Amino acid sequence: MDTLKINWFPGHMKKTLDSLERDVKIVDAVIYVLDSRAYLSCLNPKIDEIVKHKKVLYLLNKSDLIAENDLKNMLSYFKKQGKTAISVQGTANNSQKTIISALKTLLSDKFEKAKEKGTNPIFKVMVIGTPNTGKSTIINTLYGKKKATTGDRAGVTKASQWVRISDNFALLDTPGTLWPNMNDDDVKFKLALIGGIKKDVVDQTELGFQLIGWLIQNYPSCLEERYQVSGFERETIEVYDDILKKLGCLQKGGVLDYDKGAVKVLEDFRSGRLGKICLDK
Ligand SMILES: Nc1nc2c(ncn2[C@@H]2O[C@H](COP(=O)(O)OP(=O)(O)OP(=O)(O)O)[C@@H](O)[C@H]2O)c(=O)[nH]1
Ligand SMILES: [Mg+2]
Repeated sequence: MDTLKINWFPGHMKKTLDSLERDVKIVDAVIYVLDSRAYLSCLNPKIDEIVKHKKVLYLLNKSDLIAENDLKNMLSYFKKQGKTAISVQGTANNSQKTIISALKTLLSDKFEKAKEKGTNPIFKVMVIGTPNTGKSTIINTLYGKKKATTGDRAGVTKASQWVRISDNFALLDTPGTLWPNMNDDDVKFKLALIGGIKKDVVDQTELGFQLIGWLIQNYPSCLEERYQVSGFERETIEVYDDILKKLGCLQKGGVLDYDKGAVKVLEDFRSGRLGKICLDK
C-alpha cells in the first residue's frame, strides 16, 4: 500500500493544545471522545499527556456504526487497563442517561464530599478528542437542544465553549486536535477515513482506493454484499475497477472516473452503508 502523504498540524491546533493544557487544570473530569470505528487511532498522545492526572471517561461514540461484539471487545480493552469506558450513540437521546450516570459514578467521591457539606456541586467537565469524533453532538444531546455547531468534517468547532447541561454539570466543548509529527501511516489512513483529517490535505482519490484494498483484506463480505463483486485474489485495481463500473462511475468514452468513484466508496463507508466496519481490531 502506498503511503498517504498527510501532514496536518496547523497553528490553530497548537493553540488549542495550549489552551487545553490551561483549562484542564480547572476541570473535575474529562470526557475523552473516540470514534468507535477507529478507537485506538483516536488516542492522541498529546491529549493522553494533558489528561493524565484527571479522572477520564472514555466515550466510544458512534456505536450505531459498530458491531455489538466489537464494542464489547473495546470496552474490555479499557477495563483491563483500569480505565472507565462506555459506548454510546451520541446522536441518540437515550445516551443522555448513560453518560450522566457514568459521570456521577466517576465523580462519586466528590459528590459524597459535597453531600457531607450540604452543598449542591457544579462539576466542570472537559470534552476532548481528535476532530470529528462527535464531541459537540454529545454536548447538544446532553443539553437537550442545539447549542454547539456540528458537522461531518474535521475542524467544525473553532473555539472552546462552556455549556451548562444540568444542575450538576458544566461541559467544555473543545476543538478537535491532532498532534505534531504524526508518523504512523496506518493511524493517518484510519483518521482520514473517519473524517478526522481535513479533506483538502488528503488525496481522496487515493484514500478511496486504499479503503477498498483494506476491505479486501479485512471485510471482503461487505464488498460482496454492497457491490456484488468477488474474486478477491485478483489485483486490488481489478476489483476496484469492477466496483466503479457497478457504481456507474464512468466519464465520456467509458473511461473510469476515479475521483467520483473514490467519493462514492468513501461515502458508503462513512455513512455505514458498507456495513459495520471496525478499523482498529
Ligand atoms: N452515525 C453517527 N454519527 C454521529 C454520532 N455522533 C456524532 N455523529 C456525527 O459525526 C459528525 C461530527 O460530529 P461533531 O459533533 O461535529 O464532531 P466534533 O468532535 O465536535 O468535531 P470537531 O469540532 O470538528 O472536532 C456529525 O456529522 C455528527 O452528526 C453517532 O453517534 N453516530
Ligand atoms: Mg465540535
